[in-house]
Amino acid sequence: MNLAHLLPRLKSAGIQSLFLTLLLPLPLVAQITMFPGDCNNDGTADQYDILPIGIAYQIEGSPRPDATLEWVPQLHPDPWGLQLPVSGVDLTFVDSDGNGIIDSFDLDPIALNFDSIQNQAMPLPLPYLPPDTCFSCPKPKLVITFDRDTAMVKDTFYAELVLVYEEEVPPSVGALGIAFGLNYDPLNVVDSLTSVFPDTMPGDLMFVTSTSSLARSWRVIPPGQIRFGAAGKGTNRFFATRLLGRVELVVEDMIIRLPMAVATDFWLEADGILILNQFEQVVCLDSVVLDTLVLFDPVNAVKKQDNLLPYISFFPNPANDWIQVLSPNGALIQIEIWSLDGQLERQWRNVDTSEKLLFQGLEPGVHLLKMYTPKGVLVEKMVVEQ
Ligand SMILES: [Ca+2]
Ligand SMILES: [Ca+2]
Repeated sequence: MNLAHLLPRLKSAGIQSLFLTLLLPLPLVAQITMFPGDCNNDGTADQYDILPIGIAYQIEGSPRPDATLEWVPQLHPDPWGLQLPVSGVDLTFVDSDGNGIIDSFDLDPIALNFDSIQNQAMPLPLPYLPPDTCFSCPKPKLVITFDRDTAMVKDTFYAELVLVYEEEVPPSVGALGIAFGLNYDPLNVVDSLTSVFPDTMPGDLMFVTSTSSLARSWRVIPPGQIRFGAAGKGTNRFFATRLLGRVELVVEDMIIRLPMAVATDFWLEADGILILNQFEQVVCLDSVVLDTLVLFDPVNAVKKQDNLLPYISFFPNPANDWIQVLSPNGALIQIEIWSLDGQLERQWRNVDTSEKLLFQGLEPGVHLLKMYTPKGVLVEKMVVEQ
């Protein structure tokens, strides 16, 4: 798409004034030195660099002579003279592979050079914080949910990343794309096995993702981190609730890593969330809704907490269709029975130690008994016989 094609698109969007800067040549910039993958010229190649590609999708300009994808300063003697509408970044930076058109192929240098840094571009790199907010744009929520409530050692579980609009909004006030980071405690999962699966099925979005073992070259992303970017191709693609992708995680051997713990909460924390619309305006986020999941180590769970918790026991074990819990401190706050695949099967509150807990109908085999005391939570294996 050349400039003549872009103009009707901007006019149809009804916001022309914003784009005057986009259409103005930059006579003062004689040449540009850029690093392929740093599309917003903020000094780093990362998930935020997908957003300018989405905004300027299919705009054309002069190719970069002798372009390579290497993270080295690359001179463009004939800058495009077109700017992103709010940040003013020249589109010469956005054509990161240098072939003269902005499209999905410009994502490759981001992946190749992910997390690389530079301070030699000309004009000099600046923080990428477009100083224009769309206050009339409805605010979506970023919702992170797990596909189960609990996971055991070696288990695989998934987190779903969803951008939620409470109700569908007109595309003109939606969002073009979103970029953010996710952090988690790498002690609890096998960090090298963490994978991100963007929701590529509709095919109307581009993605940039990374984990600590993928999409890296000479710089290694720290453990416990995921980076995620998604953008439409020139137009807002977020105006109704839609899935961004799934994160696959595998539970680490917690016997080694957390010798005193038998159960621990796990969650993904989102940070650095930037949502832009097709006019490069910031779309505010309503909130991040976080789910948690309990990681169990069912092996050797018994006795490990003797010095943390008062001695609690239960009988009989194996059990048939009832158990009784003995606690020197009296009543327990709550008792739960879980299956090994993470399903909550039974639940009692304010359990007295003289109380018989009846649970007819449980599958024969190993289950987990989770006991909540005023001093902490204890998990033990319980065998159910027929
Ligand atoms: Ca960048
Ligand atoms: Ca290109």
